[in-house]
Parts: sequence; C-alpha cells; structure tokens
Amino acid sequence: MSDGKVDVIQTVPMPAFAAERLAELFTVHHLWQADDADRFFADARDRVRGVAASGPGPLDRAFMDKLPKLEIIANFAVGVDAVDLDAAREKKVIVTNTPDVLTDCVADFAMGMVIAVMRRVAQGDRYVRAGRWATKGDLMLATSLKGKTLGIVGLGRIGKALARRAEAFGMTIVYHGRNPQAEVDYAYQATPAALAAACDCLVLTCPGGAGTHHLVDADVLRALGPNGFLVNAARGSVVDEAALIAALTDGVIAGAALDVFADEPHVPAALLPMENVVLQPHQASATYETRKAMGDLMIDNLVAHFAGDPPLTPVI
Ligand code: 8YV
Repeated sequence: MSDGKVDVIQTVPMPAFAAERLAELFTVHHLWQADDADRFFADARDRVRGVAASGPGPLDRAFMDKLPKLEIIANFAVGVDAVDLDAAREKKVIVTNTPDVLTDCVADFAMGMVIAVMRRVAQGDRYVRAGRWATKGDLMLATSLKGKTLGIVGLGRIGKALARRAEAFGMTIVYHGRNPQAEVDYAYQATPAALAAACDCLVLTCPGGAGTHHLVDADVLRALGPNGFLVNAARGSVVDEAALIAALTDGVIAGAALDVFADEPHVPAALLPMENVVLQPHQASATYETRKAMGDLMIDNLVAHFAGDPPLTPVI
C-alpha cells in the first residue's frame, strides 16, 4: 500500500463514473475478475478494509471470514438483503446503503409498471411491431387506473413516493407493512392476503430478505383475484415465482409487471410468452442521474469512514 490508499474490494462491474472515482481514491481489487478466488482472498485478507458492493452476490459470513480487516461494506443499492447483517454486526462491520437518492426514480418506474400492465403498454408495443394492428384490428381493451385501489406492500420512502404518484392518477391507496403508520391517512391491512383482497393492483416496494420471503404466495394471488394485477419493484424473493406462474397461467390474476426476479438475470421461461406480463431487467433506479448519485453516496460513505467520520447512511 505504498501510495497510502486504503484497499477495497469492488464486487461487480459498476458504471464508469463510480468505478473511476473509486479507483482514484482507493486501491481497488476487482472480485469478479479473479480467476482464482482462493488466491484473490489470500492476497486481500491482510489488506482489504472496505467493500464496494452491488447486486445479489452473497456478502455472507463466509465472505466476511475471509477478510479479517474488513471495517465497512458500502452498498450501491438501498436494499441490503445480500448482506448477512447478523454476521456484520458480530464482526463490527459497518454496512451502508443508498437511500433517498433513488426514491423518486424507483417510484416513477413502479408507477410506470402499474400503467404498463393495466393499460397494456408493452403488449400494445409488441402488437404494433408484429403487424397485428393491421391484420387483427384493435388491441383488446385495458383497465382504467382512475377509481381503482392500489395496494402497497412496504410503505417506506419508495412506497410513499409511489402512493403520491398514484393519488394523482385518481387511485385510492391501501397498504400493508409490519405496523400501521400513524402519520398516513391510507387504510392499513393487517395481512398481505387482506391487502390483496382490498385492491385492484398490488405493488411490492418492501425490503427483500428472510422477513418477506415468498410473502406473495398462492393464497395472496387468489385473494388478488382475476381482475387484479401484481407489480414487483422490490425483490424477486418476495414472490413465490412458481405460484405466480401458475396464477398467470390459470387466470387467477389478470397480469403482472416484474422488474425483479428470484434468480437474476435469469427469468423463468414460462413468463416470456405471456402477453399480460411486463418484464423488465431490474432497472427501476437505472437512470444516469440516480445511478450517479448512488455511486457518489456509496463512495462518500467509504471516504467518511476512512477519514474517521461516521458513515453518512449506515444501515448498521
Ligand atoms: C439497483 C436496487 O438496481 O437499490 C436497490 O436495492 O435493487 C437497485 O437500485 C442495484 O442495486 C444496482 O445494482
């Protein structure tokens, strides 16, 4: 460490504006480029004090065990479900995320998915491109947003920003989360199934991880019903994908818009031919402006910590 820079691991490729700034400030070890993981960690173990992380790759206890000098994991994401927080707490490893800077973009995109699936936007695009408008006539009618009820699972920052947008479309908001929130006027539903029964479009904006694993299962989908839509802007793990595929195949629900999947970037083949399903490559936060702000916040957390200051946005 002759240049005096702190050594950090970057787990996956990141946009150039983040990777370049990281490399200016730190000695960066690129985990995804390592041919031999054992050699990579043998070399890193006495040097690496920070991790710049993104994506679903597990930052579990075994990973942390290999880095005894690790002080901080800075995530390029608001969701930290890939990090074993119990292990980090035990090992006194700080974990940071990127809240707030992505809220508006993710809420915009979730609203876009609500519109896309209820108004058949992606389906209409495919219809025109395939020449079917001219040969088969008008596309089948869609569903209005106005007057419908939007059910939000996880009324946090993103859920609230989505609620404000949906209200502007004339929708009524209901929600489910761990607890009712005194400061909001929206009606609370105590279970995901009760929320699904009470709404026309169920949107997931909750954290991933063990606490929400398969929270949307066959019962919840049955409660959503044949005129109901599911929108997932949270994590693939929140939905039982096999149950969702069965529900879409059997007309148990009307349609779905999915930005996240259980095994990204792999999408179940059964979903691909479904006309009532909107599929997106996990891009709710993927604008230049938001990803730039996320990259800066991830790096600012590392800089603050290694300057001896408290991190800006710690999760633990
Ligand atoms: C990103 C996300 O797609 O913030 C999150 O939790 O899932 C997204 O904003 C991802 O972290 C970028 O790799």
